[in-house]
Amino acid sequence: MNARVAVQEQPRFDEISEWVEAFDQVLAAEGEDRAAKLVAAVCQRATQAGVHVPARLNTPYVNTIPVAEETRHPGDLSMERRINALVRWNAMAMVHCQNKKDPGIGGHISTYHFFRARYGDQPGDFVYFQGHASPGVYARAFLEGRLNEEHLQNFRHELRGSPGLSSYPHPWLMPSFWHFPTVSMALAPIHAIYQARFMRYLESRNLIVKTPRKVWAFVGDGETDEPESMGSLTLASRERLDNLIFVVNCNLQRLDGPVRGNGNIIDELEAAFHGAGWNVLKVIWGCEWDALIARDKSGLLVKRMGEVVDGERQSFAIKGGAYIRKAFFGKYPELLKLVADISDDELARLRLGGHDPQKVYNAYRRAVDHRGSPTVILARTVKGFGVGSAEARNATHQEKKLTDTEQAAHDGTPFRPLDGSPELTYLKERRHQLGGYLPSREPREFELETPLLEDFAEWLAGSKDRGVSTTMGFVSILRHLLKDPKIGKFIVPIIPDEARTFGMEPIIRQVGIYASQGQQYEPYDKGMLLYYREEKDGQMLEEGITEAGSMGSFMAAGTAYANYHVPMIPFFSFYSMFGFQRVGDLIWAFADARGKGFLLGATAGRTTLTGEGLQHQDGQSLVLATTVPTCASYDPAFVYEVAVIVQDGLRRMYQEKEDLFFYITLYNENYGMPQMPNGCREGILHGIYKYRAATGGKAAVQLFGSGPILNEALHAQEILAEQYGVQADVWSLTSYTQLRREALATERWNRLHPSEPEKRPYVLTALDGAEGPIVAATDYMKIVPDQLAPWLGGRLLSLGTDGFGRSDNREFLRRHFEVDASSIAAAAVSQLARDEKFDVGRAQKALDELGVNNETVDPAVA
Ligand SMILES: Cc1ncc(C[n+]2csc(CCOP(=O)(O)OP(=O)(O)O)c2C)c(N)n1
Ligand SMILES: [Mg+2]
Repeated sequence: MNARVAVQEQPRFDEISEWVEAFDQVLAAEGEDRAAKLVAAVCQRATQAGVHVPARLNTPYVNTIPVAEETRHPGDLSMERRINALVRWNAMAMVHCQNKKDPGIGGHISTYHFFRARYGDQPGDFVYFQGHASPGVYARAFLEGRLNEEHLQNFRHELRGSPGLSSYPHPWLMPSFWHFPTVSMALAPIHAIYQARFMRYLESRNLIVKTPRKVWAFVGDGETDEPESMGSLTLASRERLDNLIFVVNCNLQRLDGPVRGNGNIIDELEAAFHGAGWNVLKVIWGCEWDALIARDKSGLLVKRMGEVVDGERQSFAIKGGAYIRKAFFGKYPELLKLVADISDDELARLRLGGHDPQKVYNAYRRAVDHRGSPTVILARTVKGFGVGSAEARNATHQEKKLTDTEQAAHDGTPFRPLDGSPELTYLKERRHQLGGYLPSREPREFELETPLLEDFAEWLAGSKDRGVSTTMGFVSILRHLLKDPKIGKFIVPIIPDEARTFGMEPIIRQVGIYASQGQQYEPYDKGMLLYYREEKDGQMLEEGITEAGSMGSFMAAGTAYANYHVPMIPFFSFYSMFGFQRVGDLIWAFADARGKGFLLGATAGRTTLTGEGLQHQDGQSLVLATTVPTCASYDPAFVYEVAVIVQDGLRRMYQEKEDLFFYITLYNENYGMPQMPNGCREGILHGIYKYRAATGGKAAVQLFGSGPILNEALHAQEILAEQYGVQADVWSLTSYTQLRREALATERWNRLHPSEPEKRPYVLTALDGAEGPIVAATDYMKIVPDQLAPWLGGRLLSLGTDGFGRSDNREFLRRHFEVDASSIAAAAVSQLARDEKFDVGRAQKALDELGVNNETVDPAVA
């Protein structure tokens, strides 16, 4: 009989007993380690023999920490309970019994013993609160005296009262309070992971001192549905981030219903986190259940606990003791006997682990002491716990009848006991011992001397006809900055597996890739100059293929000035197509967090990136970038423009301390980079300057170009002059968005000051005296130049790359999208003809001569 058949049959009971006995003996005589090795050896043997042993990622549906291993909660429990009740009361009063009243376990009383506000002169623990738990956090801050009644009354009334309280954690709106934006689901988990990793990075590079600081993330169980929540779990274990603790608030509910009605979210998460190498602590049952479990010698109770699906568990939580007795215990007569002497009321009051301070304390303690891997605490809770009729309700959005107490809170003003009361004394004493209040965002003044434009002389001088791309130019600028004695060490190059695509191998060689464990292998290309170099104190973050993860690092680095008081300067380069549209929500959060740094959209442009086609060719990231208020976006044509923008960006963000960041498109087309003309610095930064004036007289038409399409405009200028006797000026448009923003601000000022002399937007001042139609050509969508339409009247004619990309070369792509030199020239004569400045018949003929087919399908819909 072979081994496979053998496992199909039920093994005999006496046989099992013998094996178990043998195991027990090893355990007793030689200890846990040996016993575990023995089991592992048997499993390995079984696998070799072809016996399928299913991987066990789940443990029974009980608490991970056995009662015998618990330590006593060190606090004054009744005092903490009273304080907690005050927090709940005020949270409830503040939100007038809206659905978001549960302060969440982020405000749980056990946090009194864990969240340090500082470590010496270093910032303390980082806590990512569940966004909709903000009322609980505010209520506690109110008790602590950090917020007053007026604050609480102005919750969600940010525009009416001063000071207001923002609905959710937004550093943009409350810069001295909230550290981290979280309410968009899954921002907290992914950011917490990369934050914990970046903390290690800063320590390894000796930019901060090592502290026992922890990163705590409070996550909803429904929130774990988001791919970003679970997508980076293995990074955390791979990097052995024992400074990271997730607490998943397992109330089994999301908004519409149960998280896994027909399944079991705690089991599911346990298996996923175990599989990803995390330390998993389940906190399911409160102390009252311990006694029951202890009394049940058969193991039937634990079996029953594991049988139930979550949809049913919800019923137990709301339908009362009689129902629990019948539906839960009633399944087995032995279990009914077990609870025979317990009343229905008592059954209903059996607490869940997440609401039992003793259990939560022990889990937190263990998580904090755990070494070698991140920890997740799966805490079973009931939604609305402690707020009476709201417990376990699914329909949390609906108006509901309030109990008397709730009604009182509804009408009530916030309540704070007198200073000197035992509660406030206790609370303040605890916070004092933990180094102060939290959350508290305290960006300190930092002094950073950023480079002068002269330091970029090499890139302002041009390439002397050598074919260079703006990407190559940027990479050499970055290499130079990395050597800068003042800012070099603060720079964090971030890359999601495209370093070679962008020609960044020299940077890998120059500063090394950060590898927490160092390089434990000899790279196959070690013999080469630009080998794959990993170092414990490497400076570059090579994230692998994850733009979301890279944004996690960009976020941690770009806010380090506030969170660690170290002015890190991230440069995150990515495939421009996979930036804003892939991780737009994370970029939005970066703006909220007052992040600083540079996003580089490389392989930019729908016609400049050749060969790749529809899913790679980016014609829209500049449109998306313009939607982010603190994002200054630029579309430079030449390396000197890149240098000017980077130099000024560094100055504004790190010297002038402006809270903004930059998006710069970088292309891979090589051409001779000209020397920077005199006097164009201001224009580059504002977004427009005249690059090459008409040489044969006054221009009758204006050509705008951006990125490599500027070269097409320059070529068109020659065609127009040589073939049609039309003079044109050519302008470099480095940023339509910046020009538009300035124009809108000017227009607003004019609107609000009708009695004052009208001011002119920069773009109009720049175009002073420039006559005729304006043909704007871009490698991005037409709506990019169209941003200026309100100020350019009917003069503006935009050529852009609306529609889906194709795989072909630049010549064919530009012809297809009608942004090549011929199309630009044709558009110019066509418009001049409409303006009656050019013969109509001659214009029609020009189209033929220029090879512009006027009957092809519109690329916008092709
Ligand atoms: C990306 C995103 N999608 C949707 C929402 C709207 N939303 C707010 S709370 C919530 C449910 C949260 O459920 P869960 O994570 O289980 O948290 P709980 O309130 O149960 O602790 C949803 C869908 C959001 N905030 N973010
Ligand atoms: Mg939930």
